[in-house]
Amino acid sequence: MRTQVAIIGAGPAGLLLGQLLSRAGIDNVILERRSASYVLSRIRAGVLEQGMVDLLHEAGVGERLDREGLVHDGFALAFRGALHRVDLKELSGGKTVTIYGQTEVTHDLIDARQALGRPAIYEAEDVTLHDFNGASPRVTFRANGRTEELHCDFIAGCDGYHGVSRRSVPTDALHVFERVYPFGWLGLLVDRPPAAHELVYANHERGFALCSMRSAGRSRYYIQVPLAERVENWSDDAFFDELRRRLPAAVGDAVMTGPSLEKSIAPLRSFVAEPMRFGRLFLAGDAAHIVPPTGAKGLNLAASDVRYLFDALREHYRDRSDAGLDAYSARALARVWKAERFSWWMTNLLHRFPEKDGFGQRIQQAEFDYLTQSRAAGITIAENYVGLPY
Ligand code: RFL
Ligand code: PHB
Repeated sequence: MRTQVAIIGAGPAGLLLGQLLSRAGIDNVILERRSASYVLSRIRAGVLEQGMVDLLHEAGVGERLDREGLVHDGFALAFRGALHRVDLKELSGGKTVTIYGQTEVTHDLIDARQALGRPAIYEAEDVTLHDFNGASPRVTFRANGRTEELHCDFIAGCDGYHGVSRRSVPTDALHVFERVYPFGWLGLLVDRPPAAHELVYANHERGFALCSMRSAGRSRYYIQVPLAERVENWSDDAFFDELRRRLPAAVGDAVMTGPSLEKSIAPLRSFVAEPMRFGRLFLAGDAAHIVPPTGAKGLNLAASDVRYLFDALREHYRDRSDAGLDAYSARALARVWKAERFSWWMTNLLHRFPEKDGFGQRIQQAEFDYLTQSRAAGITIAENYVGLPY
């Protein structure tokens, strides 16, 4: 088998890159370890920056997003009972975010790829990358009981944090930066209207809580839990009780309970692997970096990486220039680190950290007071939340 770009992973990064390449006439094959239904069952992000919305349009998958996505002009910060609205639109010079689940993005991209007649190869086992330091990279894998070999010009490693691509790079060629936080998020999805029209991020003495949504009839809630917590220990009732306790009364009272459609715990981590290119292997999305979800940046960073990588590959094939490929890692990392900073900052502002003397809590309180009093502080949070320019 031969293709121009071998893409490892059919998450949002791999599927979006594949779609953009196919529409530009650049042949590509996507190899995915899991089944399509498994990929679609993962409940993850929900907030899209305008840059990602534009890119989905460019990929030809903007129609349902336009119809069903919820445009949000702001969000609220709750601090020990006080509520402060961040007017994203006013503070960012007219920018907004769109609420549309990662599951829906993935769904649309899978359908679009199917329509092009080139579905990804699912349940590909033992995906192994070869010779990406030379001119003729290869990927071997097993599918339907047969061992296959895929020859290509480039490999795009879009296989997430636990994928094989980053691990294929010699460790001495990688510089890894990491912060692990002493807590996780317990998330619950429920078919009930959201408690508020906009997202509410709450800092409470019992821990962080977030009210988010997927649609006018479906809510997504999160609470901070200790790292060792197990999802089996949380009944739906216990979750809703704890959630309400952490929200200002007006918001807590509006939470509508119901049976959970999904409930899971995600650990929080900041992680960056540098560089993002090794010869003819390019890493994109979670394969190269992880942010804690507090800034809603993970999925959006996967999209900005894909923007840079797609432009670079198109330049290579169409204009016979490798300038974009050579600049890819530095360009992507410059944006990644700013999102890492913002996500780390939001995480520090909003969570309860184990500490003895309360210094950190006083700093959080001062930060929140400053945010409510300073337009400059409001602009800083707004321009980062809606997404820095590509
Ligand atoms: P993905 O989505 O992890 O997709 C990678 C794909 O690669 C496949 N794969 C392999 N395929 C072939 N061979 C192998 N050896 C492979 N190993 C792995 C995997 O099966 C998978 O299909 O990465 P991508 O495309 O870079 O997309 C990134 C986003 O998914 C991610 O940044 C966000 O979802 C992060 N994230 C969240 N971000 C937000 O902005 N808001 C959130 O609320 C939010 N919640 C979350 C999250 C990530 C979570 N993870 C990773 C556990 C909640 C969770 C639970
Ligand atoms: C979500 O809806 O899943 C969500 C929204 C905002 C975040 C994180 C997760 O910051």
